[in-house]
Amino acid sequence: MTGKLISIEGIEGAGKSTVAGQLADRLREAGHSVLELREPGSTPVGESLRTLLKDGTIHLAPLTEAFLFEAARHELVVRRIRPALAEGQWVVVDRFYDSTTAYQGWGRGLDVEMLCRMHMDACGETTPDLTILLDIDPAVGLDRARSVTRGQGVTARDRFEEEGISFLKRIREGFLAIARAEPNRIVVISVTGDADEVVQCCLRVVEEKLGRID
Ligand code: T5A
Repeated sequence: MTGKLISIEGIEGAGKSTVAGQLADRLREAGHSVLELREPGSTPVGESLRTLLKDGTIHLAPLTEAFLFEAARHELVVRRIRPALAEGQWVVVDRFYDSTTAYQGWGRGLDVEMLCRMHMDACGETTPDLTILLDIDPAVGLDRARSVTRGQGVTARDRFEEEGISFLKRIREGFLAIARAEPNRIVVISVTGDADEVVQCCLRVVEEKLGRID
């Protein structure tokens, strides 16, 4: 019995958390046991590293940043993802290793082949059955992400939101290049409609790629 692993990717404010939550709900309604996870996070080590990684007041060299994301990911894979898949659960993860390729590779300028080797070390053969890339205009995404941060009353400096628009444009290009290189695994959904429309579109993609969900 093996489950399915679905990762949701995209830049800030693309709607990943919204889609991940609603997709998980629909899969549960269809009778599946579903585990929702986020990266970095969803383990004690991962959540501690998330706090450190998002804190814009602490300087991190790009390679340090990449190692910390991979460390959080390895914990997630061995402690949560593999056991869940072995029990036949569906796992929906909000970001996975493509985020490191896009942010630390295309965004920070680290060597992409080196990062791919790091993903292999962190994840081994645990790779997504399907990756949905939510593609959005960086200006729209950043605006949405910042309004959420403001709405939550967060005043702390966010390492990645502070980088601004040209950083996000490079990352978007990176995600699209990764998707072009792996068309069987990654499906790009252009985020133009409201959240419900995007979720419907994601459900159609899941059924096309992984079979009917009910
Ligand atoms: N990172 C992460 C790396 O650099 N390398 C890595 O390897 C990894 C894993 C993580 C940060 O770490 C970086 C990337 C990130 O900067 P995070 O808090 O997890 O930090 O950041 P995000 O994933 O970017 O979280 P966001 O909340 O900003 O973006 P989401 O999840 O894409 O957006 P969501 O769903 O929260 O929606 C944002 C707002 O838009 C609305 C929602 O209601 C919400 O208000 N919305 C829509 N509005 C209109 N139309 C739609 N279709 C909408 N969909 C959502």
